Amino acid sequence: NGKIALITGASRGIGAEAARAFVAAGAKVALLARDREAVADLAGELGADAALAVPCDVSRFWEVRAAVDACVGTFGRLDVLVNNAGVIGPIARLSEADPDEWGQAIDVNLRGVFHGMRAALPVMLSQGAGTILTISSGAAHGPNEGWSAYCASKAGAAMLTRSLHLENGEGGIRAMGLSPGTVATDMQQQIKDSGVNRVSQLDWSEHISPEWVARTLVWMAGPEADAHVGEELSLRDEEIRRKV
Ligand code: NJP
Repeated sequence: NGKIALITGASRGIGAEAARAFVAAGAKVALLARDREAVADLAGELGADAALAVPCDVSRFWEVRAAVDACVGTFGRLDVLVNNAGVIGPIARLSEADPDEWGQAIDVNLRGVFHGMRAALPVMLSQGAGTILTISSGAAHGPNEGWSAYCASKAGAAMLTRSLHLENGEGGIRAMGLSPGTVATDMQQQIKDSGVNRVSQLDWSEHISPEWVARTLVWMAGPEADAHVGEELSLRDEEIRRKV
């Protein structure tokens, strides 16, 4: 499709699959994550013409801005930002959560999303077009016991999508959120290992595959999803699953 996409959290899980899916659809991708070896390996797999690895911690604005500059410097433009990087944060009740760990989750899941938007928007506005997709969560819409940092940060990120749509919807910027459901990635393994929800066995067959989430993101970046601009889509929604 000739698009240039920048994907945060592209070292594994949903972000890595999204990179593969965008390239399979004909896009070129900038791959951001802290694990420089993992993004370099993935860029090698996807080919130097199609992928650029950019080590980046999304909680630091100047690193995100440098990554956007590297993407535009290499590929000439930026059409799609996928705000995917995320951490589960401390799994502990409010009375016991470590304040530093709590803040770090906000720094990645909420400030990181703002950093992506803030760095990409000037480029997209000057192009007169761009799509910003932000991974949200069911946790954005209702509290889970012991997950306050994750829920609060995802609720904030969902509000950023709405703010972006309100401010820039008429400037050619397509803002959308995606709540992917329960996806078979390291993050779910981490949740299981923490013992929260009393889950002792992870049955991956009951999880949505990261490939499916990736396919949905590619679909959202294209014109078929125009009717949903400004919305947060859920892969638990049968209608959306049928369309993708
Ligand atoms: O998680 P995981 P998923 N700067 O742990 C990166 C949401 N979600 O793929 O930096 C830059 O396999 C990290 O890279 P690295 C979830 O909240 C999931 O499941 O090298 N990148 C890695 O590539 C998240 O927003 C489920 O460690 C940073 C990636 O983030 C998104 O989906 C359900 C970073 C995490 O990979 C992807 O999660 C749901 C930083 N500071 C929403 N910190 C689910 N899995 O069930 C982390 O509703 N990363």
